[in-house]
Amino acid sequence: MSEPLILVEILPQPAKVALVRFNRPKVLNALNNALAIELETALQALDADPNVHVIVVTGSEKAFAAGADIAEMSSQSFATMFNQNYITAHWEAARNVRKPIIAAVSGYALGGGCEFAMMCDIIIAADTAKFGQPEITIGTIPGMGGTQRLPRAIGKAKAMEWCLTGRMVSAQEAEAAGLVARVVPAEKLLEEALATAAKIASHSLLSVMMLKETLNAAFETTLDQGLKFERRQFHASFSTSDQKEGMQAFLEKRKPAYKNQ
Ligand code: DAK
Repeated sequence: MSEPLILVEILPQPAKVALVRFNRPKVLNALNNALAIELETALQALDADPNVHVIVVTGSEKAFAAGADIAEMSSQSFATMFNQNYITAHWEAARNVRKPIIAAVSGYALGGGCEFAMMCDIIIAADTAKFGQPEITIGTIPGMGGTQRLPRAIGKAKAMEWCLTGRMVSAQEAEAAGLVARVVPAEKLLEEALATAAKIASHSLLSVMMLKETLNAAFETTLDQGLKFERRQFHASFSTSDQKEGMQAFLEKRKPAYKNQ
C-alpha cells in the first residue's frame, strides 16, 4: 500500500483536538490533487466528530507546504483545469469546516501552502517559517485564494509587493504585517499550537462555532450588516444551555461543564 498523504491523529481525551500532518516530505509537502482529496475527507470527518473541537494542521520542520505540486500542474491545459474545477473541487472543503482550524507553520509555506494556511482560522508560525506567493516567478498567479485573502490580512500595498516580487517573507515580518497570530521558537511550535487548540477546545463548541461564523462574516458583509448579524448571534446565544451554564459557573466561581447545547 502507498503511504498516506496526510496523517490524522485525534489526541487523547479530554483534549478534543485533532492533529493533521501533510506527509509528502520528499517534495516538501507539495500539495497535489490526491492529497487534497484525502484532506477533504479527513476534514469532513473531523468536523462531524463530536470528540473533536479544534483541528491543527501542520507539515514538517522544513516545510509546511512548498506550494501546489508543480510537477502535477506543469503540463495542465486550461480545459483540464477548468473541467476538473482544479482547486475549487477539493480545497474549498476547508472553507466549509465549522470548527476552528489552526495552521502550525514551520519552514516553507509558499504558494498554495501559504494560501492553505490563510484558509485556516489562525496561523501560528515557528521562527524558521518562510511565507510567500512565488507563483509569479513560475509564470502564473496565486490560484487558491492568495490574491483575495492576503490583502485582507495585510493590506493592499504589502500584498501587492509580496505577490508581484514573489519574495520569501520571514515569520517575524509576517507577524508584523498581521498574517500570523504568533511566532514561537521552532522546537515549541507543536506544543504551542496544541496548547492554543486545547484552550479553544475547553470552551463550549456551540459558542466557538458561532463565534467563528460571526467573525468570518466581517469579511463578507458591510459593517452595518455584520453588526446586525453579530447582534442576532449574540441574542441567539442566550437560548443555549451553555450560556446559562457559563455565566452560572462564573457566579458560583467554578469551572463550567458545557453540553454544547
Ligand atoms: N511542487 C513539486 N515539487 C516540489 C515543490 C513544488 N511546489 N517544491 C519543492 N519540490 C520538490 C523539488 O522538486 C525537490 O524534488 P527532487 O529534486 O528532490 O525530486 C524536492 O521537493 C526538494 O526541493 P529542493 O531541492 O528545491 O529544496 P531546496 O531546499 O533547495 O529549496 C524551495 C526549497 C522551497 C525554496 C524550492 O523547492 C522551491 O522554490 N520550491 C517551489 C516553491 C514554489 O514556487 N511554490 C509555489 C508553487 S505554485 C492555480 C491554482 C493554484 C496555484 C496557481 C494557480 N489555478 C487554479 C490557476 C498555486 C500555485 C503554486 O502554489
